[in-house]
Amino acid sequence: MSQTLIEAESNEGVLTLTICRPEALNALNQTVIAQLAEAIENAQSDSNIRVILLTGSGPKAFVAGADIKEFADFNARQGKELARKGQELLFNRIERSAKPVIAAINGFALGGGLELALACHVRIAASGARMGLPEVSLGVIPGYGGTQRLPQLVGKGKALEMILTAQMVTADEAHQWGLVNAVVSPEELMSAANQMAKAMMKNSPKAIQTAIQAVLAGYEDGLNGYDAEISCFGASFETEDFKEGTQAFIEKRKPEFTGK
Ligand code: DAK
Repeated sequence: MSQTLIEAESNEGVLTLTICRPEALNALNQTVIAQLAEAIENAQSDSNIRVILLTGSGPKAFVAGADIKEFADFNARQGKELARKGQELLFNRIERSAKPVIAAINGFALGGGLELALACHVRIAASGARMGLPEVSLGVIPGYGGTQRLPQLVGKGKALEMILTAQMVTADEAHQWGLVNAVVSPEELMSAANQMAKAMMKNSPKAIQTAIQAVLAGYEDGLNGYDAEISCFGASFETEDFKEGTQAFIEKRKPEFTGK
């Protein structure tokens, strides 16, 4: 049986998943990827969980990349397989999670680590965090969605600058570029992430799930984001959450959403 590398803690609707490989700066090996994917999948059907926070153990790193020691002797076929498997199993699953996933970036987020944060819906960074896609310095390119998701957030020019120079940016630079949503002190990181989770939890879980779907549709090949929005918008009118949300407004009370 493999060692447990993901610590899960659930508190008032917020599930915090902590990657626990501090001795390797939480580098993503296959066990971390599989265990994280399983935890995200299980959270989807757990009605007690409304928002997921993702962070790294220790003060130094969120995730310092894919585990370099694991893929050092791969050939082209193995590299392609691993990239596809990882993207489908974990990175796309996070992005498509019906429950919002917030990355609390507590230190280095490099390579696959930054790609993991990019797959999350929101990113909050500690002031000392450093982010980068250093893959080309190792002779590879980002393989877990970084070439696609980074330009979506910061634009093609800045994304290419980060990818081609392989240099890290500071948390403040990342904030200026739109790569992270907020920068806070290391001491405040988890409370800021929890606060954002609480703000999300006031809203309809069903509408949140649908809003995520509609936003993603705009980035998906073969889908028209505006058409997807129209369908999702229309479908909202059939939900219990819509009836409760509008009724609560009329009755001047707080809504009690069921997520249906
Ligand atoms: N993988 C494995 N071990 C790592 C690691 C990593 N990515 N990053 C750090 N470690 C380990 C170090 O080897 C060291 O272990 P020991 O030597 O003590 O056994 C320990 O963590 C502490 O690291 P340092 O001693 O280096 O700590 P420093 O404070 O001096 O430096 C650092 C911190 C973050 C600047 C440095 O550790 C560093 O440069 N780390 C590597 C960053 C990096 O290049 N990451 C990889 C990016 S490329 C793929 C899909 C995706 C990818 C690849 C393939 N396929 C589908 C095949 C993605 C690739 C990447 O992520």
